[in-house]
Amino acid sequence: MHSVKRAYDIANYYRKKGVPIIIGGIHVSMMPEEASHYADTVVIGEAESIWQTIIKDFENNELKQFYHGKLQSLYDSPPQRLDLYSNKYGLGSLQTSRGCPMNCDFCSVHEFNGRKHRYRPLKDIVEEFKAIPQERIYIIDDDFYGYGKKHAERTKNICKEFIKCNLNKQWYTFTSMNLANDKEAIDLMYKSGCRMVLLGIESEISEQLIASGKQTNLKVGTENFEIVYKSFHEAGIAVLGSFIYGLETDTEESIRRRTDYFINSSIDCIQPGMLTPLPGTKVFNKLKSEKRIFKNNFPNDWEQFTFLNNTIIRDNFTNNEFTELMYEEWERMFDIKVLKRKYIQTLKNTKSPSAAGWALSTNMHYRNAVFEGKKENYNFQKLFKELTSIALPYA
Ligand code: B12
Repeated sequence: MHSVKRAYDIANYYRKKGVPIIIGGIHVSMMPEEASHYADTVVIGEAESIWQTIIKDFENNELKQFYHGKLQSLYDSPPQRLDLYSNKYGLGSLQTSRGCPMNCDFCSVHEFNGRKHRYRPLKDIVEEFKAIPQERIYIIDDDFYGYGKKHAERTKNICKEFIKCNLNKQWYTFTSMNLANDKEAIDLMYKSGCRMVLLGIESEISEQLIASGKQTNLKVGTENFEIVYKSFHEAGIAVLGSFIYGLETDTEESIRRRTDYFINSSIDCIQPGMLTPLPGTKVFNKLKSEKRIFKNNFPNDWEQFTFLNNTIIRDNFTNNEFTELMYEEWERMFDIKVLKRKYIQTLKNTKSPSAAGWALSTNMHYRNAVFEGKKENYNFQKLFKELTSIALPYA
């Protein structure tokens, strides 16, 4: 979304040279009319079901303005063309399923990929796992563990196959809190190389989870969140907590408490974004109808939608108040003393230097993103060296 302006600029550049432009992806699928000003053809939805038709139409000089891809089984999905990527990427990525049954008001994934889980065949997943050249991999499913027995079995089978490969690759994935009840799955994940999971915690306040529709976390109960983090730690896996700052009912006090919650909890690293209206979400539609999206000079203003800039009019704060408050909170959570303490805490809790390394580098990454151009970047390598001596007793 924040990068779509650049995509439109690139489209314009080639269009001027007479090159036909076909554009696709989640943003333009939610904003097809906008995209049609910059491309000859806009593909709405997933490409797999429609790409061959598009190519044929192109060859016959019959390209249409819009195409709709449907949500089809991933059973015959082609593998990634790994040969097209630069080998300079530090992390590989692998998708094993699509879809999320949740209906959270701030997220566009269920609108785009559907609420039903769709799986790739195990054989294809394992082949891709082996073929990815990097030693570190993102498993980019909307929810790797999913819901229900069938998905749980599938997750375990994937991990068992990864273990058989004996490749010593490490990986990280997005999942939900319900996984914490399945010790067998978490242990298999660790053994197959998982060192960190992202949990969408969003808020530690039940009323805010109700308002957002975050059902899984409500089922667990905010008072049990620590038990969830502990289940991952006991297996050797770090927890990246994703939090939303500036939910509709947030006040200065609740925002400060959210940071205290992170600092005092056993969560290892944090993704702390501002509530940002993603096109295609209930939050976007509501704020738009209330004329509360003030960064609305599109497409230029999409560049502001990084989750690190305020884009909306808030009830409890002026823009300046909210922005200043966020910088104070980011300063507190990414204070170098906090990051060092978190690293040691992760080591103690997970007994895994590699899990602690993933968590530390994630904290450093978000810290550097938040203060980009405003503060000097932390030198990750230097800090990492300093801290690895602490890791030795746990190695
Ligand atoms: C993996 C991932 C990441 C990884 C990326 C790692 C990597 N190495 O690529 C990481 C963790 C780094 C990441 C970071 C962020 N992410 Co992210 N991420 C995803 C995730 C889970 C999967 C994306 C993916 O690769 N899917 C697999 C491919 C195959 O699917 P696809 O891209 O949708 O492509 C299909 C169609 O869109 C279409 N298509 C796509 N392009 C084109 C082009 C053409 C020409 C055609 C015809 C078709 C077409 O066809 C494809 C096949 O069907 C999505 C959620 C999701 N389900 O989409 C969020 C998502 C893309 N991320 C999102 C966000 C907000 C972010 C962050 C801003 C989060 C943050 N606060 O920091 C950052 C931004 C990072 C950046 N610098 O850009 C949002 C984007 C919202 C939006 N409307 O644009 C999503 C949708 C999640 C959400 N909750 O809504 N992310």
